[in-house]
Amino acid sequence: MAMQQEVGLPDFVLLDNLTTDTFIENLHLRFQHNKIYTYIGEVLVSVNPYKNLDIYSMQHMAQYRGREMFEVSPHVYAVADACQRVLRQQGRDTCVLISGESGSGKTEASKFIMKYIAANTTQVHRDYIDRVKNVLIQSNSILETFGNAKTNRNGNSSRFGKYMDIHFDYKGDPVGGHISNYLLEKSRVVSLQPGERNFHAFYQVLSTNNATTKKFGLASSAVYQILGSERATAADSKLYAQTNSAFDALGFSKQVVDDIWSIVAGVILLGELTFVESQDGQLSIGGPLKQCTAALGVSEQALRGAMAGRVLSAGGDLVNKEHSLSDANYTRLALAKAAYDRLFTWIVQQINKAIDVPSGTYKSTLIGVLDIYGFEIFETNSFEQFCINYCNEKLQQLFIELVLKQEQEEYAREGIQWTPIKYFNNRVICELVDAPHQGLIAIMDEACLNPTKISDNQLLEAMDRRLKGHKHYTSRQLAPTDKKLKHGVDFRITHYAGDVTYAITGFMDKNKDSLWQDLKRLLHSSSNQSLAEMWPEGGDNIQKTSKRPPSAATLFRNSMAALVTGLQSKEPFYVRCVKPNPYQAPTNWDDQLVRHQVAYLGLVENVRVRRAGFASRQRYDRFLKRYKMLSQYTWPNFRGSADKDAVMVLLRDLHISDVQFGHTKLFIRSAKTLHGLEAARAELIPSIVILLQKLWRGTL
Ligand code: AOV
Ligand code: MG
Repeated sequence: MAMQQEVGLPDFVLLDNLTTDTFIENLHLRFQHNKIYTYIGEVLVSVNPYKNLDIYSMQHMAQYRGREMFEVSPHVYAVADACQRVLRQQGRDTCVLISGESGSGKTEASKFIMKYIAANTTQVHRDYIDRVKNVLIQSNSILETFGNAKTNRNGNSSRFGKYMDIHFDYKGDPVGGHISNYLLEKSRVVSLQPGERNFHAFYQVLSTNNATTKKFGLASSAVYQILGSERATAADSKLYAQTNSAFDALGFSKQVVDDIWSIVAGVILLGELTFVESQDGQLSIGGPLKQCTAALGVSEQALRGAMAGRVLSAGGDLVNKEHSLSDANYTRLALAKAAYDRLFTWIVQQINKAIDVPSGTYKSTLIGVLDIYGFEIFETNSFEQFCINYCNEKLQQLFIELVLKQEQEEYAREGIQWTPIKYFNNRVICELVDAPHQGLIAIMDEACLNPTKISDNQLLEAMDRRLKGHKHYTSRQLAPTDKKLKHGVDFRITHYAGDVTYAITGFMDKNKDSLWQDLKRLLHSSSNQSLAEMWPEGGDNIQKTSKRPPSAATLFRNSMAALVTGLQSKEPFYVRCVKPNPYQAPTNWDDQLVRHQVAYLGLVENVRVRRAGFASRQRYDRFLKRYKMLSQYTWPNFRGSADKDAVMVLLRDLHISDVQFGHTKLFIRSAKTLHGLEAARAELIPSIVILLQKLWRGTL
């Protein structure tokens, strides 16, 4: 059996002497033998192998179909199977929550889960189920093209959060789905940290043949600002073809696909435009203006107008305000960011149309898969990292609440006594960010709403005033001797996963996230049908006084709150991803780095809670099925009807007493007992097989 091929322990609850050291030792031992998956009960711990392992084939999938988690070697497929089983057998919605820092393997895990679910259907050749399966898989490559980029932490880093619901019919076959996307890191469009790339889409469109790039007004040999120091490669060219075939599979028309790439080209070309101010203060535009306007489907005059100034509505009158050189540049970059951001969201909406459950189809249950951007610390951390790291705090909070709650409820339900295990509860950090009135988001919003213009620096002062003394917040003002913090610029949050220093520069602007109506009008006027459709509000009357939309941080906080509420109603499964080293290298094991993650993910505490004095718990029917061969009173059958009675007799016969009998489950106290049972079983199996063979052959 697969259990005997295990190196190290397949489940941390089996560790005899549980400490952080023994935990890491076991994790490392397994990693060295390419055993990247290990359980803590039903929680899967996954270490990024940074190399392709031959463990994901159809044959491997088959091994996990319909098997209990402990029966087969730990695997992300087992989690997917358990999810689908709960859904099919109990008709309950489930979800898989994948967490871990940037580059730890979340997105790859989410793709394996989708792949498994798509393969594990009861109807192989029903057309629309095949189509749904295909669409689920293909949608990933489109999302990655437009929403992923190479960062200094991960060559294919998700720069947006993704939550995908997959709907199933009553047979348990996927019939459709829905993707929710969260806050794309759009600042990347116009500014890169050294060594990083922009979104893959930009390189892909430049990697194709000359005729195609030319069609979009680009030249593959040219050097473009927004690409940073990186160039398109042969790999990008392959991915470009893959993205296009995914578009095709999802039913995007040729025209729409052209529209999309044309917008991408337009954004690249916006990055090339320059402004010159003549002596009389007039602005003129240099650079590839013709190509840019062609790609965006707008007139030169309209683009020039929208860059050179803006129309304001002042007391009912329209006034034209001319831009300074720096305003014009700011406008150009704002336009590039907004156009790309809206494009991304629009693409997600189109994918949703393609995977929507057709009306009339009976949908019964769903599996949700959450794959967010992982916790990250860069050289310079800004508003985007603030949101990303807050999102990770929320997910950690959910893990703490649900794992503790579930366990507590289980002990209560089964009538078992236990003492709670101590955890670091990161609720205090979540509240530092999102508490009404006194949280960071509330303070930022207040500053944005202030009728007089508040500078980033003044915002920082307000934060310092209000959060003075908070254990998880500091700045140079509050800690004058801390030379690592720049005065008037930096603030630091002590996150559950480590200290992050954020530069306040740009927070006000990014949180307001407003776009001048002129730019919306410009894009709405585009002859590129898809682009015009993305900007319906550009058609609004300029004098229509619209209410100020909620700030970016508030929108994000609300979407996180809605996400958490949705997840709480489902039966959760967890994948906790660990990064073995910071070099994205296959054989390297950085003990410090791993130790840090094990600590903040609360993995050792997780094992403690899981055991709470019990190494294992199993339903009576399952336990009986697995071990009934060990006693003459239960093998081959127990004379009695209740499984619980049978298990009691079986254990008495084996002289095992370190157990507690719950109402429906048996709780086994020590791992040794479980090892003993497994060993006895393994010893007996060959003789039972011989016995059965003799029986069949009639030689007994
Ligand atoms: P992330 O999703 O957790 O980071 P990824 O899932 O993108 O991390 O993994 C990073 C890289 O590690 C992938 O591109 C693969 O090269 C490699 N990798 C991860 N898991 C596996 C695996 N099971 N087998 C082989 N290679 C793997 V971020 O999106 O940055 O938080 O925002
Ligand atoms: Mg990812």
